Amino acid sequence: MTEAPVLYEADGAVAVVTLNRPEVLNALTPELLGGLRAAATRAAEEGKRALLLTGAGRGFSAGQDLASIQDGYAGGRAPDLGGLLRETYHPLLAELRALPMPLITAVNGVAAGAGMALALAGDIRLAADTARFATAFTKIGLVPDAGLAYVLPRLIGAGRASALLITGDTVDAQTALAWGMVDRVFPAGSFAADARAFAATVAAGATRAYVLTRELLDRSWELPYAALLGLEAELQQQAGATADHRGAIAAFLEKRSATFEGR
Ligand code: T3D
Repeated sequence: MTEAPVLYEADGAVAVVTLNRPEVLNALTPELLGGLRAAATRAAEEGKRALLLTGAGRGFSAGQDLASIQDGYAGGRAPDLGGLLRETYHPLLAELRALPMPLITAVNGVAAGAGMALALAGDIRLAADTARFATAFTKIGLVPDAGLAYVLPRLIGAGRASALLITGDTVDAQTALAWGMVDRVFPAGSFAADARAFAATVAAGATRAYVLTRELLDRSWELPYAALLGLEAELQQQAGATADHRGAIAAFLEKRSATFEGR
């Protein structure tokens, strides 16, 4: 029996989602992308409070499965790459960005092309010290996609992003950390356990505030300052109405630790 291309495991309040085509470094097919979307939907339906996304084997993801699209080139035709993006990648990325819980990516090995884009789509990005990041697109004559041209300059700055996206150079985990591409690096030997422990801590936090914070940050790139102040007032109103906020204020005043329930 063929193994599912995406594995889903409930680990307490954390949904652990694993890209599972290790023989091809978890290269992305429409089936895998659909499985990932289904896993994201399931995590939301089950009320999980963090989604931890990682890869099976020695890679996180080598990006688009290049073998699976080769038919599109038959007879010298131009493949419908725009259609592939619109039909498979874009709905998935939109769903991940709107998750009602933080998305934590745990980059266990190489992340290339759209796999790198997926790795950097997390609200928080973790990497094993053996991970590496390759934009890869220009190496095969393509432009960056899967949102990488949006997220990369915002993480590492326009100059570095431009150089990296044009040269297709590979970045190691230490450089990725120093540039702000990832937030934490853990030793490869304990990476899976460290990533789960980190995700469990996030999942025990103020989930609604985390999601509203993501919305505020995302919108901040497009809004003038005065409009951003208006949005922060609106979202703070929502955060202030959560049980977690009320509970945290009571805990502070009673000099005890707060317990968050994600509502
Ligand atoms: O609509 C659209 O726009 C399409 C979307 C495009 C988005 C993209 O992601 S474009 C970029 C696609 N990805 C790449 O170009 C990366 C290709 N892979 C590599 O350059 C290298 O494999 C890596 C740098 C990622 C890792 O190198 P290494 O030496 O650690 O591993 P390897 O030996 O090259 O790969 C191991 C196996 O995985 C190998 O298979 P084999 O020989 O053992 O049978 C290799 O062919 C396979 N593999 C790696 N990447 C892909 C792949 N198979 C299919 N598609 C891949 N992308």
